[in-house]
Amino acid sequence: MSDVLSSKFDLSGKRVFVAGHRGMVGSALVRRLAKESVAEVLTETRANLDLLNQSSVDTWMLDNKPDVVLLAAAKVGGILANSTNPASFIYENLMIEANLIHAAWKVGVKKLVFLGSTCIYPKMAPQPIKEESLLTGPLEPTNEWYAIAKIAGIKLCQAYRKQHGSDFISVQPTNLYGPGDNYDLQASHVLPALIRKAYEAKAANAKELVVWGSGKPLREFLHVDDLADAVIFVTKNYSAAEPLNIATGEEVSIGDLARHVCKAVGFQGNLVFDSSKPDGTPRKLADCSNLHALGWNNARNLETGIAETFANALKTGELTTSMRLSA
Ligand code: GFB
Repeated sequence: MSDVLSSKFDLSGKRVFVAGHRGMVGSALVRRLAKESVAEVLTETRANLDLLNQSSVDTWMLDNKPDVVLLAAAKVGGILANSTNPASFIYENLMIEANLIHAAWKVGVKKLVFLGSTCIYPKMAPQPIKEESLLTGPLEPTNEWYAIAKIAGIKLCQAYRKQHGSDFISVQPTNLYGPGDNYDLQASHVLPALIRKAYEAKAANAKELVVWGSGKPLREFLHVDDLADAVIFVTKNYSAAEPLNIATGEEVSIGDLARHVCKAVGFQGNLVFDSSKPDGTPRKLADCSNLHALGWNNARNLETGIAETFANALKTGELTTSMRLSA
C-alpha cells in the first residue's frame, strides 16, 4: 500500500455532490461533510433529479459540475427484500451507477467514491475476506442481484480509471446501522428489525421474540457515522483501482446480536429462532488491513452503538413513525 499512502486529495474548496442524501449513508455523509472546509455540499430532490434516467442525470451534472461525487444512492434492503425483489435491486442499482459514473466522467469530476457492499464477495470466500476475493466464486443466492449490480459499479470505476485516468474509487462497507435506518420489518436489515421487535415485544409484555434463521450466521456491524468518517478519510487518502473494505473487525452471531438488542431495549423474554427464514451467507468478516494501513480504524463498540441507535430512534420518532407507516 506504500504508493497508495502518498495519494492525497484536498477536499477544501471543493463542491461535493452527495448522491442519495436522504438515505442512511447519504445523510451521514452530509453530517460528516459539515466538519470539512468544502466550498459546497450539493444535494438534489428526486423531483429535480431522477437517477434512473440518463438524460436527467446528464443535464443535472452539466448544470452543476461538482468537483467530487460521493455515490451513496442505491436500492437497498435486508435479506427478504433482496430475495423477493431481484429485478428492482439489479435494475435500479445498475442504472444509478451507470448514469452517475458516466456523467461524472463527462463533466470532469475530480474524485468519485462509489459505495458497494461486502455482499459482493463469494459466499464461501476465505475469511477474513480480502479485496482480492472479488469474482473468485459463486455469490450468496439471497442477494446475488444486488451483488452483481454492485460489482458492476466497481468495474465501472476501474474501467473509467483505466481508459480515461479518472480518479474513481470504490469502497465495500460491511452491514451498517444507525440514524436514518429502515424499521419496516419486510424491508429492513437485521439490526433495525430486532430493535423494533424488541421494542414492540416489551411494550406488549410478550414472552418471545422471533429471530429469523438459525441465529448462527456471523456478521459485522458498522455505525453509519463511522462509515461516513471512513469515506471522507479515503476520499482524501486513497486512489487506486482496487476496492477497499470498510468494517470493524468485531464479529457477532445473529443470536448474540439479538441478545445485545434485548439488553439495550430492556426486553427480558425468550428468543425463538424461525428456521423457515433464510440465514443468508454464513459469515462475512471483512479483512480491513488495507484500510488500517492507510490509517483509519473503527472506534465505536457494537453494544454502545446499539444503545445509541435505540435512544436516537426513540428521540427522533424514527422507530414509532415507521411502525405507524407499516402497520
Ligand atoms: O441484515 P440482513 O437482512 O441481511 O440479515 P444480510 C442478516 C441475518 O439476520 C440473516 C437474520 O441471517 C437473517 O436471517 N435475521 C434474523 C433477520 N432476524 C431478522 C429479521 O427480523 N430481519 C432481517 N432482515 N434479518 C444483506 C444483503 O444480507 O446485507 C444485502 O441482503 C446487503 O444485499 C446487506 O448487502 C448489507 O446480511 O444477510
